[in-house]
Amino acid sequence: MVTAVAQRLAAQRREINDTLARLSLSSENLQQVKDKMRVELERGLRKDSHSTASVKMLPSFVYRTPNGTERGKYLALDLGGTNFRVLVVKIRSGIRKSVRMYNKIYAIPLEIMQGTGEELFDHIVQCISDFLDYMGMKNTRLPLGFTFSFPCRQTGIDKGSLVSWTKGFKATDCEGNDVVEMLREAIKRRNEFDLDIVAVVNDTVGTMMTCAYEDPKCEIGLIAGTGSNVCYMEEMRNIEMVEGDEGQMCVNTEWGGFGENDCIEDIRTRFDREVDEGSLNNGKQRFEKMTSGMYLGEIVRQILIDLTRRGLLFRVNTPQVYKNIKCVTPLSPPSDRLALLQVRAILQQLGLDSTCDDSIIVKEVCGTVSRRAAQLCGAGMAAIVDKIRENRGRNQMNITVGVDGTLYKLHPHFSRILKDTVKALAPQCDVEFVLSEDGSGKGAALITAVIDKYLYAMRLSDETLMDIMKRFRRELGNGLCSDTNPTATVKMLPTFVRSIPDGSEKGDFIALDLGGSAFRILRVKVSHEKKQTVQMESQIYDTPEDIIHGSGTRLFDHVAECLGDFMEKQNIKDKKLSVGFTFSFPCAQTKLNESYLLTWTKRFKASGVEGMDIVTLLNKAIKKRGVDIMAVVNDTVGTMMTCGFDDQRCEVGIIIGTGTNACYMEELRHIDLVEGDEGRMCINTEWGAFGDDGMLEDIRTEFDREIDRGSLNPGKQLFEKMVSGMYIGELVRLILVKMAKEGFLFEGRITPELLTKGKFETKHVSSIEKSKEGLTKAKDILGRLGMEPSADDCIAVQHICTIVSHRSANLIAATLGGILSRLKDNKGNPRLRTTVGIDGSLYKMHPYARRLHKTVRRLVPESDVRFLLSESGSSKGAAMVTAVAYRLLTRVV
Ligand code: 0WK
Ligand code: 0WK
Ligand code: BGC
Ligand code: BGC
Repeated sequence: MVTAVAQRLAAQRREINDTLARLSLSSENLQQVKDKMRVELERGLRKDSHSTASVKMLPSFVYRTPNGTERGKYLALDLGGTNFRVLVVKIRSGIRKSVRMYNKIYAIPLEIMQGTGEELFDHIVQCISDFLDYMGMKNTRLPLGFTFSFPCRQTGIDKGSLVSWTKGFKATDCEGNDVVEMLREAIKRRNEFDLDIVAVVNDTVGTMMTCAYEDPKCEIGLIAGTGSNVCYMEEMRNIEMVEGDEGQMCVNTEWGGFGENDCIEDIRTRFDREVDEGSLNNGKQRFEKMTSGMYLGEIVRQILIDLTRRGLLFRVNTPQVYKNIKCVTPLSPPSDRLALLQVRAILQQLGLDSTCDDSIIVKEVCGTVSRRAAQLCGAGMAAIVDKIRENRGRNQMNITVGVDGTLYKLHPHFSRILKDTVKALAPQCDVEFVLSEDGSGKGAALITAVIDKYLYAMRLSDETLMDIMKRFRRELGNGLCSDTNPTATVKMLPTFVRSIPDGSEKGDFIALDLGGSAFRILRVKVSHEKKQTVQMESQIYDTPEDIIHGSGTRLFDHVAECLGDFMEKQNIKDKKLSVGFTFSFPCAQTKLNESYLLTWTKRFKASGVEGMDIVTLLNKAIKKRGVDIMAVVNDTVGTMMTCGFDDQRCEVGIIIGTGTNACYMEELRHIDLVEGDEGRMCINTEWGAFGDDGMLEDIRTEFDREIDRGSLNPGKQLFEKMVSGMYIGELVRLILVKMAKEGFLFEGRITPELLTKGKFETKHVSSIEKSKEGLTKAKDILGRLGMEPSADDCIAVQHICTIVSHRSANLIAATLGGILSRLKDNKGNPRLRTTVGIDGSLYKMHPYARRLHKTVRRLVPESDVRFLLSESGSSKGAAMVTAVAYRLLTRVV
């Protein structure tokens, strides 16, 4: 006699089974889901159907997975999962291949997640600031990879506009805006540190890269966590939204949106619709709301409420109980292993008294919901792996999926059910799932490293700059000491200039200024009415290539001809004038007007001059034209003297132009090569040759070596070739060509012009670097070289120009720091107050001065340095030296 109770229980059981049956998917259902997913994948890839496709198939601009050559130090942000993390990632390649990471987790309060975009990004930057403080890295301008786990329409690796918020985020004024720009703006607002945001990536992409670093077969990234999503390496020919057919690109599917076009309404239940209506983004992310951690608990809650309403659960149906279900936060599904007791304990915590039956039903509901989620992800994954297999025209394929996400990691059955479903629906694919141990932050850093592969070596941390400063400081000492001078790279050449102008100079002089970008002849009148004034008239003369590469005789004849022409025009042919000769090359001077060229640099290569006294050579050419060469000075010395005329504290002269160099006033007692210990003498350091002994090999890049190989003086002036105007343009050109060849730029297309040495000039770099009009300039300049750069190409080119010129400014700051710290020690003062006179087209043109000043002040904090731009060139200074020489010569002893 079947009791009424048993019948009622059986009826109730049937009702519960009916309810759960709607959440159970048959293999036909799953096959259909797989097929529908495949259709949506294709629609997302095709231009004509992309806009209406529910699976957006967003290009990531990541063209390949890591190949183990990546290295460098990177910052990474990981936003959008359960935790917001800031990381520093150090990647080593080669035999010491390794990745070391350190991260800190920061909360994102709800009011920030759902406040304004500005508040959200200010919060992110505040966390970065805290992290950099904690790591003591506030002054290190590191490249940053930004994992942003939301659908972004990217137009480049570092450009991505938020399509729509998902999960718990709803900050205003963000959708449709570029998240990289918003982060850059926030960093600017805080104005505390600088970062180079090199890449923005989806967490699926970061996860794929993280796992691919260990397993090269990994070409898919899966997140089964708060949200749900997949990315994979698709053939470029299939991605119609991006130009080019060669190679592959990683596509962020955003499969969370699957079904937004109602294509899976047949398997969505009223519980799913409940959850959708109650969500922040109703109608959106339908697939995600059936498969991800943020919603499974809520689906279970909806079912429990429904079963309770129908008297099938928690029959101790007191209004209080009903209310408890109503307002509890979503239940997280208990694991099978959790004994029913534990289920009861959880329900207890929710204020729900339950019977053993209740717990069994609750457990069953949880199991059904999470099983469906895993199966659905499995069906979706089966569509992806089969697509890749067909892309490659294979019958069988092995492939690895990199996975992350709390649901996959913590749920007892999710991963197994997912794998089984994939195996069942894609039998021709042998799919391995690898759990990402390190999160997507590592992947973001790897992507940054891939992008930055050629640039990271150009980013020099303050530690490295400090080290360079010390090395240079040592070379200064070696150059001054007679024992070590012969082998020193920084030759520390005495100039016989013993003081800066003291205001007593006067006279009428001719100044020759040879060796910079322009050959100038000047008439310099220094007079003393009320105060000392200097009048100058100048003329620029050509130095054609055949002259500067010809014989020394021809070169100096050319100088003499120009001088003759100038004196003609100035109507001073018959006047006996003293000449100050700015000769901007390394010379061993024995006195003010006896100067032996050690070696040509920059564009000059005239024969028969190296090792010769250039005053003799010039005098021979001039043949007594009634002028007297009183002094030969290096352009750095001329610049120091010119600035010393206006600022008595000026004791350092620097040129950052075609070439680079520095001089400064050294204590005579330290200059072994010159007699005497009293007073000071200006030393021409010739720092351009720093590193010619291999001392900078650790920071020189393959591009620096290529520049040197192609130069007029291979193996020489290695420092100069890393920083000066003659070479910066060429450095950028070589990097562009390399990145184009690797498919990172210009879709791999390179014109003969861009392949031609010297076609990309430093003046191009400076105009492209300018933030506002730089991108247009990039398009124009590359256009003139026959290239058709895309907008992102221009952004990347601007980025490369910035990195190359940044390095130049930083390196010069390091060597200048070496001189300043020596001056400070010479004076024995705790703080150095001094002025640095500067000239040169690179310093003048480029937005680089600010960077140089900032880095010098960081590297030599115990100094007050005034940077004085020489308005009138080095010739005024040369005239000052000549005036002193003349006074010394004519002084009646
Ligand atoms: C860890 C990854 C992160 C991703 C998260 C997803 O580093 O980028 O967003 O997994 O899992 P969730 O935290 O949402 O469970
Ligand atoms: C202007 C000076 C000249 C120096 C030149 C360097 O008058 O002596 O050689 O600057 O800059 P550049 O012309 O190489 O850019
Ligand atoms: C986002 C995806 C993300 C996924 C996993 C989804 O809500 O739309 O971009 O990859 O969550 O975090
Ligand atoms: C030369 C220096 C000169 C510098 C700046 C270098 O190539 O060796 O003597 O000061 O260029 O013009």
